[in-house]
Amino acid sequence: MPGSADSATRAEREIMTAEELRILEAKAMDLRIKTIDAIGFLGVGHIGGSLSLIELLTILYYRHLKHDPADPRLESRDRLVLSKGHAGPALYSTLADRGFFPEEWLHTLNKGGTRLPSHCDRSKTPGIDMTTGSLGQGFSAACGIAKALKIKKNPAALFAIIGDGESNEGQIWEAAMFAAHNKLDNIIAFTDCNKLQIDGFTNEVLDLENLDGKWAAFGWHTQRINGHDFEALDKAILTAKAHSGQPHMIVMDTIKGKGASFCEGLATNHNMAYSYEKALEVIAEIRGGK
Ligand SMILES: Cc1ncc(C[n+]2csc(CCOP(=O)(O)OP(=O)(O)O)c2C)c(N)n1
Ligand SMILES: [Mg+2]
Repeated sequence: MPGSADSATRAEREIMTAEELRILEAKAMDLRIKTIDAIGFLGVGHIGGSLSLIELLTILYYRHLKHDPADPRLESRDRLVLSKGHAGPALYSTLADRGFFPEEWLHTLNKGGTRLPSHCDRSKTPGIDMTTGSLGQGFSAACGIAKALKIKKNPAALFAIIGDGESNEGQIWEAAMFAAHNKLDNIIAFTDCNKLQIDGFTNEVLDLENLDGKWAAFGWHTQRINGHDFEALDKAILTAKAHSGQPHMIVMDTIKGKGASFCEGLATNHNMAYSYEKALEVIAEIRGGK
């Protein structure tokens, strides 16, 4: 099983075949639909920042991240910290699809008594490695976990995902210095650079560019790619794995709300209300290839 604890080195040996690419694309469509459905069933949620991550989560959980849904706390697993914890719904769709918990849980999203809160909580959801939502803090925790793995001589990788708006937090850059100083080359981090945050366009709120240049200046091995392109994602992850001595940042240019016609690229799609009827309409559009 690609992505399982036993066979995850497979992707390190092989270039992606056309068939594997087709399977990932189909899986991403499925996870996008499940995410639109879950938030639509509730009626409101972080649809924009969830949909910009679908390709990344797909390639991680179906090709690169060592995990075992039957044993979410397996010591040898790769860790994943979704520091932009408000994108929990995209991760929940992925974890459900992978078998960490029943798919029916997706319709309990953010309702009373749920095990799937709007922001990630490691005490509630199987497969969540860190509680996140206060922007910046998850990334610091991630760098601490990577340091702990090194101390324990655990060869697992630490994957972390931050937002571009989140990168306005000073705490991100403190963690960046800590990871570079400690040569935490077991970190493969991604910035979901979707150009938008809660209040509008990131370059108008507090401009980050040149973002890849900043990470390189902070001592990180840095790449910049299209975050919706599976082949670019695969190559970047393999390149990161092959490079030692520095933590890795992959800045992904993405589109907030990618793939949902009613919200793609809209500055208002951060925490958006939409009806379940609208969700079903868009899902039919996606299935029809529109
Ligand atoms: C410390 C902190 N300040 C403010 C917020 C409120 N908040 C939630 S999401 C968000 C914007 C995040 O933007 P970005 O990281 O770009 O996320 P994305 O575009 O992927 O949704 C803000 C300000 C928060 N969760 N934590
Ligand atoms: Mg953003």
